[in-house]
Amino acid sequence: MATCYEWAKQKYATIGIDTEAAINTLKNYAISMHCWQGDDVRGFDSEEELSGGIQTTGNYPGRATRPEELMADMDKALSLIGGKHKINLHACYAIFEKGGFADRDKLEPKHFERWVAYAKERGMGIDFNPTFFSHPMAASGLTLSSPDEEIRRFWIEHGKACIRISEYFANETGIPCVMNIWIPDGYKDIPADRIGPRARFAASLDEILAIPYDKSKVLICLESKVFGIGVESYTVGSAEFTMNYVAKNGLVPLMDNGHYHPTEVVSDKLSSMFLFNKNVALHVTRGVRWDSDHVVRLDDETREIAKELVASGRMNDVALALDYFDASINRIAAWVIGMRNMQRALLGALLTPHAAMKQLQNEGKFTELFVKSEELKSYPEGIVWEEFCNRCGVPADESWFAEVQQYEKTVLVNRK
Ligand code: RNT
Ligand code: ZN
Repeated sequence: MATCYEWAKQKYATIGIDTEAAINTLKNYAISMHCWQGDDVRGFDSEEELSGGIQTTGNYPGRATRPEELMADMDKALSLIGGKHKINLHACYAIFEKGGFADRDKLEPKHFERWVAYAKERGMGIDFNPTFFSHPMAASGLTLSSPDEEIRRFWIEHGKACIRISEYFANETGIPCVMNIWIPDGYKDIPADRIGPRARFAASLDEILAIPYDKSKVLICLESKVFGIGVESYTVGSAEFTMNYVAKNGLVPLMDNGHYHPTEVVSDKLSSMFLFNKNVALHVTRGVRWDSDHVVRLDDETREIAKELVASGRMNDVALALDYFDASINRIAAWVIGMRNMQRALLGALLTPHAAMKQLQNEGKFTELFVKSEELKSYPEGIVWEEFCNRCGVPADESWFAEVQQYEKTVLVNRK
């Protein structure tokens, strides 16, 4: 008797899909797992509250407060996710042991040695983010766009320090580092001057990017945003600002799907970005009514984003990262749910006969296209997913959660 997988494989073959190729592609596709889901975006460099117009809500027990805890939690999560991934760090996750504390403008590669050791032991790459929030120098809500030269200079130095650290990550791991710049700068109410802050932001970026670095090793991205909490009326790094700056300066645009008006969708924006950019970076998240950074579900938009990556043939030009932070549920489960959902969305896209569907569109056969795309939803995608998980040596169904529960009982609840 044929196994379920053999049957699924044949079923997909009838529509021209090679499930083996889909499984292998997924296995080799790295997603950047954001460390900040593990500790509610707190980091290790200060006791500052999270600022910058973003917010984590919930008080689920067991938050990691020390590097060893965060690393152990990430290991637990990664052991339940198939494939080889990257880790995504923020500058505030610097680890100060040798030589004591260094402020953000003085960060050096040595403050990330333990992260490099962690990544190397696991054969993973590291992505990086300067942290322009949760810091006294960001208390005004302005960083690289600040009219206060002392503040602006401090953050310019931070940006430069982060490029040096990113290059160090790439050199050590042998895997390019994606460094994403996002600043929280903006105003709560209607500004008197809109062009000034944007001009200062551009000048600050020019200075940061003027330091020499190897562009084949460090891919610098600029993330746009529509608004933040407390900065509802004006965001310096708007979509238009970042898109134009990126195009002019050869950076990589980063789109976070929580950063647009609620009826705008990143899935529809991607093809335009692909046409005019070699690389595109993504923060996949889930906004509920606003940029709430809920855990990624296997929902229509996540699937549609995955479809754009695969159907365009540009999957390998995309730096795919997740970006959410939920403190109301088990944080390790939050990672596993989001990562597995992103993978399932990609698998669904890899199991779709894009060429045939494109042809129907071009021939104007919209009824047939409609029928096909709806019937495809009942194809045995879940069985191919199971096969993928089995081959990766991770649980193929919800049984992974028992391991998280066990870890919660033996490790997380004992944390102070
Ligand atoms: C904020 C941006 C940014 C942050 C992380 C922590 O709205 O999405 O990417 O979430 O850098
Ligand atoms: Zn983001």
